[in-house]
Amino acid sequence: MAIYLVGDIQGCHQELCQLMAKVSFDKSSDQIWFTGDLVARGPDSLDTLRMIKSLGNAAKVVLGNHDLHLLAVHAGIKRAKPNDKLTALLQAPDIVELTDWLAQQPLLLQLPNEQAFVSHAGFAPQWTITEAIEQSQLVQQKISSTQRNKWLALMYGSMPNSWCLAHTEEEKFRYSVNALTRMRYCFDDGSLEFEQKDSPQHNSHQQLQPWFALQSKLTDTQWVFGHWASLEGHCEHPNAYALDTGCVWGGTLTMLRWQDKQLFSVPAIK
Ligand SMILES: [Mn+2]
Repeated sequence: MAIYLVGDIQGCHQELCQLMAKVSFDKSSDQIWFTGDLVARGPDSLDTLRMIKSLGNAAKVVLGNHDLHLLAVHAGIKRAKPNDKLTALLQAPDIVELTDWLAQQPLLLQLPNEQAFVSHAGFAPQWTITEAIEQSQLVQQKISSTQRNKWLALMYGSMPNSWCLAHTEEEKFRYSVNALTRMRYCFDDGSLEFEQKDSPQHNSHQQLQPWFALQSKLTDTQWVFGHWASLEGHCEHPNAYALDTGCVWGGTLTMLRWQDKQLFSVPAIK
């Protein structure tokens, strides 16, 4: 059995099919783990979700910010933006089935028998691994519960951006959603910043560092993440694997075979 991890699909269904064919993916023996942002901006979010759901136990998913936003749009909490290209998905006859399935997915997963984890954005510097696991489970419980819409409405906003300032259940929920699905850069104290999206080489904000440069627990923990397309798959940390290579922006779709760390990719169809 091989475990393949794949970066942000964002509706690039054809490239996903090509990449799975390239590695001769076999759903009876292999697994494919998705780093989140299955939908939005790309051409075919509907077929992407249907296909991943149809893989059953061969697919593992962590939720990204676009996946959570889709749930909020479907619930009527937010309006879809035209450039999200979600109309066909939102009007599909199986939209309730698809969003109910999506809402059951976790925000953090652990690879088998290893101190290795997957989340969409990464591992917040102010958290221990125990806190990351606990808080991701609390978010999942809320999003998968009958109170889903109440909590989805509460996830928007960037404050508190520091874990020590998250006191109430709501504040802890919002911080955790942001840390797990939106984080890229942090201030020196590990608090989260959400505006800067450039790669570290092009980052002119001296006070900001990538989360993986500040997360001291990464010495004995490995982390696989997506979300940060401008890294182009390079994060210069031996224990962090950046898999979003910007397929939806005309880059490539990238897959990491976990057992031997071999990378596979296909170019975006233009
Ligand atoms: Mn994202």
